[in-house]
Amino acid sequence: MFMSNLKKTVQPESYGTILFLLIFNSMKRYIYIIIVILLFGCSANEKLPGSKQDNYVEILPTDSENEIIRKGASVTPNARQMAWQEMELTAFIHFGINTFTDREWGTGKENPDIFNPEKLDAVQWVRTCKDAGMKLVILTAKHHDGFCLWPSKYTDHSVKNSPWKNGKGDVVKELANACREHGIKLGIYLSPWDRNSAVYGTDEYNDYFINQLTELLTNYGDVAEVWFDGACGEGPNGKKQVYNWQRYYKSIRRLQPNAVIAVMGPDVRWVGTESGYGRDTEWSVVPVSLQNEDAIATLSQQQAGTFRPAIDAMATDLGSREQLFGTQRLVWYPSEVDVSIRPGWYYHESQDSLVKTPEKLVDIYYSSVGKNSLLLLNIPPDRRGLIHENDVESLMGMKKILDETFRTNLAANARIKQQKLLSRPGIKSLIDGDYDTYWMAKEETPAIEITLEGEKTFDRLLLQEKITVGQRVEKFKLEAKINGDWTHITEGTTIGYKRLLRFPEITSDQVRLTILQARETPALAEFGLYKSLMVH
Ligand code: FUL
Repeated sequence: MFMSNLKKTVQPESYGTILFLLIFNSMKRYIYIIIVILLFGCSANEKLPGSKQDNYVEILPTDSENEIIRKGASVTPNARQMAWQEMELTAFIHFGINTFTDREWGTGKENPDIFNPEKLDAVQWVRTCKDAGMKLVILTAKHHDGFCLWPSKYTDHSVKNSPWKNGKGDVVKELANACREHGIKLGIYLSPWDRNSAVYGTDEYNDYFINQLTELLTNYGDVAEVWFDGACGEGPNGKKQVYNWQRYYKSIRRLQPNAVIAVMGPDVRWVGTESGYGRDTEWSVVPVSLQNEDAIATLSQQQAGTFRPAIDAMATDLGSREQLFGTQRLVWYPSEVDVSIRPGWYYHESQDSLVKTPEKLVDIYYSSVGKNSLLLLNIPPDRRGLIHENDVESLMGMKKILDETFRTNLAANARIKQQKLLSRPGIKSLIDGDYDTYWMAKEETPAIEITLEGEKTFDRLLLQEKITVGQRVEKFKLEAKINGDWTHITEGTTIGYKRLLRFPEITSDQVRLTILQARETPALAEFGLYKSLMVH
């Protein structure tokens, strides 16, 4: 009856259209399903244009515990924090009047006459850092002694009164130029504690500090990180300073909107130790109270003469579910691990034989970058104004081990699928070597099976969450099929931007990653298996 009606109203040349409509009608359900699958596949793989700006979420007194966890899982880094996190490995340069007095903390009473790094070569610093895989260099433009490595208009305690280049030199400028030429970023350490300034301890000092910040953030091009510690000792008149942090932050945002403000600042959190070893469980989403300036200051060194080469004030749990309850705001506040390649932050000839070995630096890399932190490794130039040969050698040794270890992802050409399902669109993103593409799981605790291209021997696991979706994984494990049985290989808690795990080498052709606990469905960007150059 349907056909006969059609015959009356439709011309013979439209039979093709009719046939199409008939087929379409009967297959409609399947066609819709295919379209949905295609759309899902695309969105799981899409390149994110950039992260959203809000890097916090408010918690209401009426929020249930589940709601708080859900909110925590949605907090993401802002664009400047994301760019910072992706650098992974950065350099600290402690250099200044202390280099010439053989001290760690100056008194502020030094004579600028002693500053004369005759062979200073900022290009050598930058090349060394770049060759070591570092993406940014932070210079101590002014340490607690108040001596400025640039010819500040606001003090006489600077390079302009030193014999170096007859007082015409500017270390900040030389470093900024070298960074620009060699394509690495510049960061500034400016000590708020100033043991030289006559106005320290009065309101006028806050103006002085803003003036110095303004010089540094306007005259030297782009600055990617401003690093403040919270040290607040006495100045030359015996007074302590009340720092106007909010005013400092406002100036930085105005002058260098892309710069992160680290440690005593709202963008980057100090991990809490100067040993180089971060937390096993490292959450980038934490309660807002951790940004409290007084709390940070109590962890900082306060008094002259009490220098401790390796402070350790690391609380073990900052972001577990329990920590998130009872706060008003959850913030993205990721951790930075700062450590020196030598026992001291400044160069001392007596420490030439104490430079950390390549193996030790690699161990630190796994314990910082491999634990969802960024590594800020200090390399102090010597009195010549050069990074010492021993330090260069160690850095290159570290780079060689890391390069050779992470050159080939042994899972790169694997078959990968979610257990019990034939395929999941986007899951291949896990092994495509591109952090921007990711796989959005459909359930909180998926298990993923990876069938390798034949038997492989490996001893390193790399995992990355797509943090522009949120940090969500709370617990995971890796198993491998050995003699037909799934065998436990390793396990961990948080992943975050990057997680690296070491284990004794195993040989297998099939592995299984299981997310055992998560806050909402996880978004995974990368999965890698590697064979290390050296076993640790
Ligand atoms: C600390 C300072 O007191 C040390 O001298 C060093 O600069 C370290 C990175 O920060 O607070």
